[in-house]
Amino acid sequence: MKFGYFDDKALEYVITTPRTPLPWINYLGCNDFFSIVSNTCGGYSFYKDAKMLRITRYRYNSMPLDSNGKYYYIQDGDVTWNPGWQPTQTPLDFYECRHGIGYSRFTAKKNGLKADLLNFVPLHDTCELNRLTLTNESEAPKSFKVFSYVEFCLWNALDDMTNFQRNLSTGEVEIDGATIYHKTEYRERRNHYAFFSVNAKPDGFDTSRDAFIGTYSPASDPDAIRNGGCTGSVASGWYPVAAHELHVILTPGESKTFLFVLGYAENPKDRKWEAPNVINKAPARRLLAKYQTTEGADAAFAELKAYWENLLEGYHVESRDEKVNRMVNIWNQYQCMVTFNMSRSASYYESGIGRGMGFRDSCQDLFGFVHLIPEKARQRIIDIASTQFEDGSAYHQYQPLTRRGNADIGSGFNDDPLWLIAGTAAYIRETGDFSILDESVPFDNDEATCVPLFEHLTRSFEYTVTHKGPHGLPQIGRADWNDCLNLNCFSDTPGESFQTTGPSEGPIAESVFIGGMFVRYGKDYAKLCAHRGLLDKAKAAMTEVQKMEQTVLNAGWDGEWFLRAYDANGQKVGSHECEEGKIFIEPQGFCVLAGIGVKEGKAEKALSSVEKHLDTKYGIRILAPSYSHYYLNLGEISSYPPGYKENGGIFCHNNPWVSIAETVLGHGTRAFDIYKKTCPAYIEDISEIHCTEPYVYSQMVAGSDAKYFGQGKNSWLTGTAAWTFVNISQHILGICPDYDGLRIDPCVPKDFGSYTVSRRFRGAMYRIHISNPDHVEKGIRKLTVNGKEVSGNLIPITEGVTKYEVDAVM
Ligand code: BGC
Ligand code: IFM
Repeated sequence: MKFGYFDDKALEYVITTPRTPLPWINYLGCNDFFSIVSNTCGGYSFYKDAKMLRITRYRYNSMPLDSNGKYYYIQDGDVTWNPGWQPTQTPLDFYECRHGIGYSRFTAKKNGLKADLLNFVPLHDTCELNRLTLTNESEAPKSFKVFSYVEFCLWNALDDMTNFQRNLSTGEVEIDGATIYHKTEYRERRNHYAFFSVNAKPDGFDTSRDAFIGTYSPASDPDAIRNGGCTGSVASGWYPVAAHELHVILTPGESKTFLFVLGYAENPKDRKWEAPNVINKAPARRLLAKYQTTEGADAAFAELKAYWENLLEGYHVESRDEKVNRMVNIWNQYQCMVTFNMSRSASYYESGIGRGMGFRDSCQDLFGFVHLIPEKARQRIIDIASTQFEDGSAYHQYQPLTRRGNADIGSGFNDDPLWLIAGTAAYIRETGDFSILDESVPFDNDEATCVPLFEHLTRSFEYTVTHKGPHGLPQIGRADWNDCLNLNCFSDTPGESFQTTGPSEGPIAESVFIGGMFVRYGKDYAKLCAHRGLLDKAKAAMTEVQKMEQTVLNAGWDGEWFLRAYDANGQKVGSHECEEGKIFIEPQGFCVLAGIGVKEGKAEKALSSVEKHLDTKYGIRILAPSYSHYYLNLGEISSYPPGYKENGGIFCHNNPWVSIAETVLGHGTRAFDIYKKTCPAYIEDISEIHCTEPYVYSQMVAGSDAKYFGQGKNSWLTGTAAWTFVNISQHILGICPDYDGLRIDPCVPKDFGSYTVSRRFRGAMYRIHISNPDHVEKGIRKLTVNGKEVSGNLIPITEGVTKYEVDAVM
């Protein structure tokens, strides 16, 4: 069952009922000001950091679901309704929500009145614009009222929801015509404020939630609206909000547009602190001046659209399969941008408080983002590397505002260092910019410790080399990619048994997965050494890589598949000898994509075992059989009920690893089959089962051992976005950036047909036509570049050439 449809021409998903199985959300904002908006106008805004600078308040765990947003109430006669349906939930005569690329648009009709609401964050301003157009579609004149409503968060979102003894006395606002300023914290020299304004003279306002909504009223039935209008309240402490009241009269057919602006402003750094508590309104006024007319708003919207259209031209495929086209050209790239911006901080499943930027997450997010805005990717790599420790280990997370490592979480996830090599290599393959390796980058943000970025990569590499266990495999530490595989924790106090308590690191527990990573990214490290002329270092690195490869093939092999790990007692994890959790997905996918066991036939065997033991109709499970009870020696993984999350869920993130592994072996049909099973566009028809948005990936789909098999959770912020983009764009469609140029190496189903990819690469545009007259699954036999046949599958870069017409025959 569907709850909407794709409008590919408009680059939109159109939701046709507000009653989606879960709120279906979108992200607004590309730079510093961000908003989350659901299909019923729920959501919130923040500046740079969803924890530290939260602008509006949201209630996670709310009843009804998804409460608090930016609401417009329309009071027409005795009916009050909202264009996004919530919070009044008044049944609408027509409802539509179009989530687009960086904007959302709501159209609703009730009793002959039409509301068109367009929400977006302009490219160059720190605000969200809501353009509300009301049209009288009835035969008679209409006179009605519009009320706007936002509730301010007192900045630090965690403090806001816990520290009531203080916060109920700090709230301050100021009203200046149509602009309501939220200035809590200004007094204590925080230097920032928020504002909510409309480009019309309001007929009333409120700034106290108790006055507008009412102390005991729900947001669906505000006191002020019920009792005849706003009260002119000026909040002092308690709950500051901003609400405008506007009286509108429309003749039949007439329209009127209002522009509402929710903004954020900061003072110049040299503001005098002894100045009185009167905010400097100049920055807000400058911003608002642009959005007094619809022309100003429309120009900003056109600029945003053009920006996105240009970005998405960076990779564009035209194939026979419209679902591939739609995902590759629009939604997958868009999700990659969002994961790059948000890491794992703010979604409807991440509260914006718990996690900032993840070290491993952000490194992987780069894979799907780097072709879009390489300069931003460059800066991100430097930010991430700056949180590394001198011994090569790293803070697992850092806060986006301060870019400092999060000491509460600390380090000890032993895959983290290698992801830095992976992200940097992806950046250099895309851009050819080896100079990034010479950037001077500190350890743990301590400027006194700056060394070239290349040295950081060396420390990453060496960290694995010097942290091996009894079999010669890498020590797992607190966990590897699988956060929940905590093999070094033994606390038997309930609730104290995960990564953070007990001995969380140890010399015995080992990870085969990190072994696979080391082989894969160790080769990149060796190439970078060689490029710097460090040939001995490159050779020594390759010796380590080969040694690890052998170790994985021996100590990491279980007979039919790769083992997952050894626990702190030296016992096997992910082996046929285990009672539960006999086989895990991660080492099968990663070892094979790293090329391990290909010539020995072990790779083929491992992937057949995946198909036999882990595959389901909704994707490949992370492990099987799921753990039926808690295991002290395994940690958090066994804390989940069977079939959920890391305990046997379909973790979408590592499905593409297996798909890529299949392409390494030339299995185009199987690779594509795996791609389709978790791909949102292919499962749109089962939205009532899948529940999460049909236009983006979710972190997890419940596995076959779960009660709700097929149900998605944790949509949007997942490494799945980047990895599926790598899989489909580089390994299936086969356009792969390499150090010396684009490599063309498709691996598709026999009947996939010919297709064309336009690809921006190092300042040039490539138009690559791939045909498959012999219906093979892998590889090309003829490559013609600008009319000249070249040998091999690499398109050589020719200085000064900005257009490449490429013809590849499979
Ligand atoms: C996992 C969760 C886990 C959390 C905290 C996440 O990465 O997906 O299952 O609860 O880490 O350890
Ligand atoms: O690898 C992690 C990731 O960092 C956060 N989400 C879950 C993954 C698997 O545990």
